[in-house]
Amino acid sequence: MEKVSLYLSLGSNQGDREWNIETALSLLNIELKTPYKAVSSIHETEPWGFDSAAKFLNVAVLYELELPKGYNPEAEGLIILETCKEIERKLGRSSGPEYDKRGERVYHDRPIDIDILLFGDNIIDCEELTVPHKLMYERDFVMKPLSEIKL
Ligand code: PH2
Ligand code: MG
Ligand code: MG
Repeated sequence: MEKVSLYLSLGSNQGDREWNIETALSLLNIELKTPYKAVSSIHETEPWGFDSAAKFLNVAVLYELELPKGYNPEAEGLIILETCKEIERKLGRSSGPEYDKRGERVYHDRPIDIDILLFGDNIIDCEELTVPHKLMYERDFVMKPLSEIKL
């Protein structure tokens, strides 16, 4: 087995935001079969990339996963992605990603969003998943919490 670090970003701007973040973290601990190793403080942030009156709470969290030596990064990444999506659905996230006529992503208020930022030093680029996260370095709401926990 080998230890692989997994950094996730969580965001909520709908409903009881603090409860959504805390419940998502509890469900991640269960589904990833290990308690998180580190979590950032909670940052209140302005919506980035869309207009909304509802501010976000954002955190970054680190898990240290035990994976078999020689594991398949893309296959494991997709399993983690599905775990995140399942928790999003449990917490009431309704729709999947939406795009405008130009193919630009359209964002909406959401009870919870869980994004994979980094997964060991794997580079994954398939239709469903890009790791490292494509936009993470442009987003303060990701980088500020992440800088609190990134070793
Ligand atoms: N997530 C987005 C788009 N915009 N803005 C903030 N402040 N926080 C987020 O988590 C966020 C966002 C897409 O997932
Ligand atoms: Mg996101
Ligand atoms: Mg997402």
